[in-house]
Order: sequence, then structure tokens, then C-alpha cells
Amino acid sequence: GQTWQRRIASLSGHLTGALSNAFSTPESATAQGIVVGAEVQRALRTGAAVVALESTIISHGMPFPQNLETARAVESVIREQGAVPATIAILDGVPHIGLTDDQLHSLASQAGRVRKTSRRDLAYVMARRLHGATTVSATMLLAARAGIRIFVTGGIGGVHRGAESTMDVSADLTELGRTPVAVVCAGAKSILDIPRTLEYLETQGVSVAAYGTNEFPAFFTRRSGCRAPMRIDTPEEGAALIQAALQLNLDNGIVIGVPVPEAAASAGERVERATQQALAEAGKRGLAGAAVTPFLLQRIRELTGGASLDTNIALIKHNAAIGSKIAIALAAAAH
Ligand code: PSU
Ligand code: MN
Repeated sequence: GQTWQRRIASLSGHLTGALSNAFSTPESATAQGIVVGAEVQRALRTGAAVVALESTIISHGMPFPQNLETARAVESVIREQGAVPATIAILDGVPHIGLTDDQLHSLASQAGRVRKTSRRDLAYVMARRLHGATTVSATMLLAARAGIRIFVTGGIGGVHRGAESTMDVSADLTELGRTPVAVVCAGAKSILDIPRTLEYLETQGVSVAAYGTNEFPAFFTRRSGCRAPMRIDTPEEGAALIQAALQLNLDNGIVIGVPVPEAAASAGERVERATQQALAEAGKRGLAGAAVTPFLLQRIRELTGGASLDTNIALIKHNAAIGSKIAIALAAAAH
């Protein structure tokens, strides 16, 4: 009740002034220069459920026009559940939380002009007034600045296979260790080293729960062979976990892994084979850094004749429904 509301008020303290002045204008910038859309502002002010969404999945994770259709569909799922979607991206150097349909359209259709933006890239993209599609790490950071507690995506980055020599560990994992946002996802892809990803999250102090199962999900498939350290079975249990973390002022994130729906998981085997081939090709091409994940996603899509894309779309919509329910349970618990 009371305590929780005070926590939210103080967490988004620097924002409150900007938000309360915003009645007359459709959008206004916070002290940090973040533009929060009118619908999201209203929801935050009234304590309604808000769900953050990333934009790298739009610009670098899927081809046009499926990326735009999916971005719109995911926002619709969130609204149908009774929550407010807040897609996050950087437009002309300005971080935006909550996009108009025109803004979504230009992100999706001009992906070549949009830079993949993790925490590392944020200041540069702002300083150069570029368009930036935020990854999980940058989306978490901006969501937290606005006082948004829940973020839905497809999959998180992780420890890459071979990381013992390349040191390719996604900035998503360190962000989860330092930013208090719960990320609802379908786990981590098998392009990654899932056991090491879980080890790294443990080191970073990140709570990792599987939703309705004991096993951490592996994105395209329901099973990874790795037991999740925690399990939750209902949106209320998810909300209670987030609330307890806030109560203790824990400053790390939470991962809630929701397995892909049974009906959409059938392509799993084919996708797994394609993954092996794509990994080998990435190795031969000597790809490194931020280019690795987009290459693998695109190659797997080609090799599976688009089957991986269908699964990807199905699971993110499912995650959006579950994430919204958790956000609504959290908002209810706070009142
Ligand atoms: N995993 C997916 N789809 C994606 C990504 C990851 O299944 O689109 C994106 C997310 O934005 C994630 C980022 O934060 O890739 C991780 O990139 P990297 O591995 O370079 O850290
Ligand atoms: Mn990387």
C-alpha cells in the first residue's frame, strides 16, 4: 500500500515535476531530456499498468513489414489486457518512451538508418542526434528512468558460445545486474550458451524465474535442459516478486522466462539445426560485436524458410499478454 506508493514516487522523483506540468502538452521532456508520450505519462501519473517494449527487435530482429505488424500487434495485446504499452527508441537523438504509429512506422521501414543502441551507445546516439533502436540494456535503463517496472521482449542477450575466448557477453546481463526492471521474455536463444548465461546472471544477483515450469526456456523451444533457479505460476506471484525486490530497494533486475506456447514450438528442431549452421557461418565470416546477433537471427530465418519468424512473433505476443497481467497485478497491489 502506502510504502510502495512512496517508493515509486521517490524512484521517479526527478520525473514528477515534468510529468505534472505536462497536462497541456501532448508530450514533454523530463530533466534528462527523455520524451514521455502523453498516454504513458497519464498512466504513470495515475498508477496504471505500463509495459515497456524495446525497439532493436523491430529494426534489427525482424524484416519489414513483419516487424511493423508485430510491433503494432504487441501493443494491441497489451492494450487488450488493460495495460499501456511504452515502446522505447531514440529519435533524432532524443530518447522517447511511448511512440506514435508514424514513429513506429519510420523505425520499422528505415531500419538501415537506425543504430542498434545498447547502454554503451546511448550518449553517442544522443550527441549525434541519430536514430537509435534500444536493446534490452538501453530499454531497461530508460524504462527505469521513467519509473516503469516491467518490460516485455522476445529474448534477452546472453553469454555467447565461445565467450571464454571472445568475451562476447551481452550488455543485457550487466544491465540486469544494475537496473531494477523485470524483463518478461521467452528465455535466451540457443545461439547463446544458456548454462553460462544463467551462471553470469547469478553472479550479477539477478532473480531468474521460469513461468509455469521448472526449466528456463530457450526461446524457440520450451526446454533448455537448465533448471531455472526460481519458479512462478501466476501473474500475482510475479508481481509479488517484483514488489519484494522494490521493498528491499534491490537495484538489480529480474528475468521472468515464459516458455513459447506449445502450438508455436513445433519448428524448434529445424530452428535448432539452422542455429548450428548459422553459428558456423558467423565463425567463418569472423563476425564480432554487435553484428553477431542480427546476423544469426537473419540467417536462421532464411534457413528455416521463415518458420523461425512465425515462432518469434507468436512468443512475443504471448509474453506481452503475460507481462501485462503481471503489470496489472503489480498496479493493483500498489493501490
Ligand atoms: N534476442 C532475440 N531477438 C533480438 C535480440 C536478442 O531473440 O532482437 C536483440 C535484443 O535487443 C537484445 C540484443 O537486447 O539483441 C542483444 O544483442 P547483443 O547480443 O549484441 O548484446
Ligand atoms: Mn555482444
